[in-house]
Amino acid sequence: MKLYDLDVSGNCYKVRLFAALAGINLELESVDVAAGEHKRSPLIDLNHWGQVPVLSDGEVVLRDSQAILVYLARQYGGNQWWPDGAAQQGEVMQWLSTAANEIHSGPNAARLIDKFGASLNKERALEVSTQVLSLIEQHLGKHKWLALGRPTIADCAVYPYIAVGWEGGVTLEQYPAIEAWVERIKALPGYISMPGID
Ligand SMILES: N[C@@H](CCC(=O)N[C@@H](CS)C(=O)NCC(=O)O)C(=O)O
Repeated sequence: MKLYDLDVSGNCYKVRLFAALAGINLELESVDVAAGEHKRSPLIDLNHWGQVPVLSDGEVVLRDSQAILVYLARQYGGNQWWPDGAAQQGEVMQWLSTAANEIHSGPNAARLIDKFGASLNKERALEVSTQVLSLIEQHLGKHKWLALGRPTIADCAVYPYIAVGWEGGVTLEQYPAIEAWVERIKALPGYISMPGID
């Protein structure tokens, strides 16, 4: 099973992190995004959106980190990471959407601007970051993990861009419950890091 990967991408790291925690073997194929490799054949034939990560597992080819997390967890991770029950799946899914929406347009966007020179609205990215981090802080003040009272793919999806948020000026000093959750994730068996996380 192959992951088309970029080391500094939080979206790719979501998948690498989950695979490491769940003991799933991934062959990493590094994509030279700076050289536009993801916009050319053969990558563009696998993912017309021209983005990483892309997972290739036999006949299955998937784009989007959230979708890949669901696939890997359901196919190889057992019930711990992606539950069977509809209500429980909904609970995890809420956080996958948070990762793809508010975390994407908040801490991720702020980092894209500061680290990679993206032409996005920094003020708006910081505003969204404050909103979403405040909500997550309230949640983690009452819960150890984002969903189901245990580590799930919800944590793997939301964690990366919060952990590297400082690269976009989004720091965690005002969010002690989030800081404690970050430490809990780092202490999980099998945990791996990415550039930008100490
Ligand atoms: N919704 C996608 C977003 C993927 C994405 O934004 N990938 C970035 C790297 S983090 C990328 O490939 N950027 C290069 C480009 O769009 O040209 C996911 O969650 O995987």
